[in-house]
Amino acid sequence: MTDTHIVTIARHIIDEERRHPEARGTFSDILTDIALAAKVISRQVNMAGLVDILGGAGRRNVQGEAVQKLDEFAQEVIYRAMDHTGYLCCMVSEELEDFIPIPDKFPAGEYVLVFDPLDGSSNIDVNVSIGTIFSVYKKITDQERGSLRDCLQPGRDQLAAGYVVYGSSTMMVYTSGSGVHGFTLDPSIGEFILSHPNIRIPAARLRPYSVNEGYALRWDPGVRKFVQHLKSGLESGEAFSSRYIGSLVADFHRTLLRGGIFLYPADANNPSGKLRLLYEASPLAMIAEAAGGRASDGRRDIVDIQPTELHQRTPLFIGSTDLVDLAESHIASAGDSDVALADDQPK
Ligand code: P6P
Repeated sequence: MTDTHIVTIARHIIDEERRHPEARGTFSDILTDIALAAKVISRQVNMAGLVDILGGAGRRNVQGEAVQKLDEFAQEVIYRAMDHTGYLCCMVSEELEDFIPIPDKFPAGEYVLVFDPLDGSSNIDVNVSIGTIFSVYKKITDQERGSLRDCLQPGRDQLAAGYVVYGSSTMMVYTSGSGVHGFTLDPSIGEFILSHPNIRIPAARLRPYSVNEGYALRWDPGVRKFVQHLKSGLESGEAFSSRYIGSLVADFHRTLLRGGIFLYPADANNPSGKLRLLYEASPLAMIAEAAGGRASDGRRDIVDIQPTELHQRTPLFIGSTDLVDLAESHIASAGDSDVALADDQPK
């Protein structure tokens, strides 16, 4: 008889919580509430083709991006699952310019939730996997309903981080600092069941690299040299395949399970990269580190970056430690690239 147990996410989080005695149940309740929101979003995503929810919502979000109806839905679901529980003082969402204080009619708590309600939403209409990314911080000021300062914390101070990938199955992956654990939703019973305990980024032989090579001519020369190095194979003889889905959560999830590296570097058009530090790079960086990997902006650990704005962008190199290290060394040896990049452009 194989050693299998049915461990729900609630049970697992409570067991995890024993490692955080100070959390007193609040922590597990926050993560359980996020799992509830994920189930509701998953149902809607899986029906997207059947109900009138496809296509744009006819407006643009704070990022200036066309808002998809599922974006709005996911934003609302997470907000309504979390606004009344008394655990949070405030929230930050990709969809809203300012931080979101808990309404006066509800009790405020000690934690901050930052989240991207539906990352990769441009893929919604073509049925490519999309995802939710979140992380939890402790409030650090005495402001009852939070403040900007409570939201602008470095990734190193995250208490927990996770994502939900709405793909061929819906999976929730999270870490509270001791291991990375994956749960697969069984829609027939509406439960997330532990399916991937203690995920570690493997030192596999055939590891993919993942980047949008359509922007290669706009990259820093050091990034170009790094990708060229992967294409030529490492000194160890390791060759690489290329995989790019164009949905951060899906590309990261594959990197976490198969090894390799995902990179979204800065380029001549996006000097700070495209991805967001607070609710995209930092949560995934905590997960990557807890799984034995690394996450860098090309020069320093993502989790060491002190945010100055809620929606600030960052270049991202994330995955197997040796490959993130290699990317950093190519960038460092290429030195300051701005002039080189301009000179390097095709005539
Ligand atoms: P590009 C999706 O729009 C997203 O924000 C991430 O999920 C994804 O990694 C990235 O943008 C893809 O960007 O420029 O390659 O289309």
